[in-house]
This record gives sequence, structure tokens and C-alpha cells, in this order.
Amino acid sequence: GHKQFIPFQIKNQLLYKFASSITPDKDIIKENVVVVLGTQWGDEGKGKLIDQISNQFDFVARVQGGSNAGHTIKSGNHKFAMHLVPSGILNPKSQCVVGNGVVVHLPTMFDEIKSLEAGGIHWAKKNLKVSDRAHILFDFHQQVDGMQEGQRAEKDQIGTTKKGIGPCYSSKMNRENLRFCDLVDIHKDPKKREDFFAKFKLIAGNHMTRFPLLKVNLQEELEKYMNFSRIMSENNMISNTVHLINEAIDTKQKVLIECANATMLSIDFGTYPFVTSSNCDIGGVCTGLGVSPKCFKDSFVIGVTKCYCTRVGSGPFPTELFDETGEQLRKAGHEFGTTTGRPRRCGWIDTVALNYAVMINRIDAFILTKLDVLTGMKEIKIGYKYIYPDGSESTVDFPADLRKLENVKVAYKTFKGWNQDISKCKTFDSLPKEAQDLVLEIEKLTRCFIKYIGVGPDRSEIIIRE
Ligand code: 2SA
Ligand code: GDP
Ligand code: MG
Repeated sequence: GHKQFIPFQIKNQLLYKFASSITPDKDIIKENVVVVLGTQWGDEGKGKLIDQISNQFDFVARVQGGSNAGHTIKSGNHKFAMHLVPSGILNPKSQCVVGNGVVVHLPTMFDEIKSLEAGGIHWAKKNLKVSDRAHILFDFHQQVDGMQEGQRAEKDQIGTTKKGIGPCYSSKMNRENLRFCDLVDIHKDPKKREDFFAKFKLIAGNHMTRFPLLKVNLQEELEKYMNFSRIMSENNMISNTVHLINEAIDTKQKVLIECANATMLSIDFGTYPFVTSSNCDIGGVCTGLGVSPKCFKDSFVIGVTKCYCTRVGSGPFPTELFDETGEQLRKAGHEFGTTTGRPRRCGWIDTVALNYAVMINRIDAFILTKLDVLTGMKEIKIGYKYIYPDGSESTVDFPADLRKLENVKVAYKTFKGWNQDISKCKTFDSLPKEAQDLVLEIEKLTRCFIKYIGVGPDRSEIIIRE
């Protein structure tokens, strides 16, 4: 049969045992480095948590991905959709860092800054530092993303966000791309401008050869980037973030790391090839920021999970619902892409996939989001076991081979729902008994403490447990 691994000892084993007697406490994060990452297929609610806790941190950093991320923050009547700027930007006291592992589409970043400024965040430029080692994602990368998808057979289409993520990381790995250090001063240094232009011409040319329908207006692009160079230099936005973050860690300043996308979309650990092109797992933190795993001695890894599950784009999703229940989740949870507006596929929470994410990232605690979305459902299910055609089963191991996943049968535990509005609940004990039972069962199945529970989209709608 299938060998089950014994779950490792986690930091919160003890906390878990006392879970029912905890009291809420706002200032709970004592560790210097805190990582927030998605444990499903994205859109778990990372943005909201980061915004909520960022006032406890000196630095908030993005480490991978690009404008494919869509992190929504609701603050009173204002809604911000963050794509490239770290979600900590709403807090005037945190320095926001876009690490070397991020691929940055500057027109998008500046649009975002503009809308932040319009929303009253006048410190957006001043508080933002982009790594001089981060890669520039050009418009042609985005166009090529769409063309590549178009060339794939229907069954092979990934359903990318068409934000150029794959093509830009390909250029990076192909060692042909331009970085922010190449952009510095091209508006005033003719030699640097010439280098930048020559290289741009070469990469754009390579892409136009491969994709004959692609047209790049070289002169227009160069002028655009000269302007970006000027604005970024005037606001001191390009910097040596490797040094900045390491110094912050050495001087015991607090650093919050905002991973984008999610573990199940990770290039290495996700449902390859239906994944994004970066490591949206704990590994991406080291390479995307230039910090050693030794820096994580005083760290805390928060895994974000919805109390159900969604996925945008193609690829396996074992607990997906194709019936009215899935439709009900999509409606109640407003499950439509932040970046592209695409309807998200919906299904039950899957603790097999979660256990795999807990193992890879060594998650210390979960935030379980969107519990309010389940209000009014008659029955709620947790997918907790995969059963394969040969009779073998697993509650913790997620297979690499997608053919294996296609034929998997999921075993569920079924729970009774509740009808009371829970959005104003501030403590675990004030939740309906049925909701408490569901949370405790997810804790039991993942052996991971659920420290936060989201009960609504607003900043204030959260239960914090200690
Ligand atoms: P890409 O564009 O190359 O990274 O796409 C590859 C796969 O990764 C998925 N992906 C996402 N899944 C959920 N949410 C994402 N961000 C946006 C959001 C999505 C949107 O927050 O709502 O607005 O549609 C995201 N980004 C990438 C993607 O669906 C592909 O399956
Ligand atoms: P991210 O990509 O992980 O940051 O998540 P998204 O922002 O793409 O999607 C999460 C959506 O759920 C956003 O619209 C949030 O405002 C919303 N959200 C977050 N937490 C909760 C919650 O506890 N309840 C409800 N109803 N909505 C939530
Ligand atoms: Mg999102």
C-alpha cells in the first residue's frame, strides 16, 4: 500500500493542544521574519492579512511573481487591488521592497502607484524600493504570453493571466534580459542609454523572430523607459535591496514577506505544467530576496487557506464542484479574478494538498479565510483523503504525475452548516458550534494551528487566536 509519512513536530503542536482556551491578542507576532504564503491555488486572501499585520513590521517585501498577482485590500469604502506593490504600502511606516526575484512591468507598477496616490497613499513612491537585480518585464513579454497560449492545443492551455510572467522568466533564465541596474540613469547617461537600447533591440528582435506577428516600436519603448528611469531616480526607487534586507535582519528589524500566487502553482511543487513560472513557496523567499535559510531562525511562516478552495486557469483540482454548490460558493465568495476578472473554479477544501503545502513550507500557523462565505450552506465538506485506482490511499502526499491525479477519488468528511451571520464575531467562542467544529477538524487534519479566521472582506473582520 501507500506509505504515509508521520507528520513532523511543528512549532505549534503545543498551541494546538490548548487551542480551545486561547484568547485573542492583537500583538501576537514576536518573530522578526514572518512569511505569508498561499497554500492552495491562489487568492486565499494574502493581501488582506498582510495589510492587517503590516503595521507591526519595518519592511514588507515581495519576492517572486509579477503583476499576475492580485491582492485585494478592503479598507472602509476603498478597495485596492495590488499587483506589484507590496500590500504593506497602505501602512505609512513600512518600507516596501520589490525583491530581485520579482519580474516588474513598470507601466503596471506606475498605474498602481497612481491609484494608490489617488486613494490618499501619498507615500507610495517614497516607501517603495525596487531591487537593482529585479528583472524588467516588457510589453512584448505580455504579448508573447498571449501568443504562446494561442499556439497551444486547447487541452494544453495553461490559462495564464497573460501578464508576461512565463516569457519574462524565460528571458531571465536565458540570460538575455534587462534588469533595473541597467535602467538606472539611462535618461541622463548616453553610454548607459546606448547599452540599454542595444540590448533591448536584441531581445525584442529575438522575440519578433520567434513570433512573426509581434511588433515592437523600439523608439517608443526607449522613450517610455527613459521616463521611468527619470522618475525612479528622482524618487530613489532603485536600490540594493539584498543589502537593505540583510541589514534589517541583522539589526533585528521586523520583516514581513508577501509571497504571491501559491504553493500549488509553484514551478517546482505545483501541478506542473499548470503552474506559474516562479517558486511561490518558501524557497522563493531565499532566492527572491537574497537571504539565507539561517535568517529564518526567528521566523514564523503563515499559510493562507480558504475554508473551501478555488483555482483560476486550467489544471487538476481534485475537490472541484461542478454543481450548484460550486456556483453558490462562487457567488457568495465573489470568486472572480482580481487581475483578469475570470470566474474562479470552486470546490471543497482539500487537506491532502494542504498537508503537502504544510510540509514544503513548514507552516507554523494558518489563516483560514472566508468562513463567512460558508454561512447558509446546508452541508460543508472537507476532502481529506485521496484514493487511487490501485486501492492505495494518502492523506498527506500530493502526486507529481497529473495522470495519477486525474483518476483520484477524494474521500470527504461532511459537516452541518450554520445560518447565523458570523461577520461580527471577534472570538472563536462566539462562532456557531458548527463553524467551530469545522475549524477544529481542519486543524486536526493538518496538525497546524489556525491562528486567524477571516469572517469578512473588511480589515476589521478577523478573529485572532492566541
Ligand atoms: P501566469 O500568468 O503565467 O502566472 O499563470 C499561470 C497559472 O497561474 C495561475 N495564476 C493565478 N491563479 C490565481 N490568481 C492569480 N492572480 C489573479 C488574482 C488572477 C486573475 O489574484 O485574482 O485575476 O485572474 C494568479 N496568477 C497566476 C493562472 O491562473 C495559471 O493557471
Ligand atoms: P490574494 O491573492 O491571496 O491576496 O487574494 P485575492 O485578493 O485575490 O482574493 C481574496 C478575496 O477575498 C479578496 O476580494 C478579499 O477582499 C476577500 N477576502 C479576504 N478574506 C476574506 C474573508 O475572510 N471573508 C470574505 N468574505 N472575503 C475575504
Ligand atoms: Mg489574488
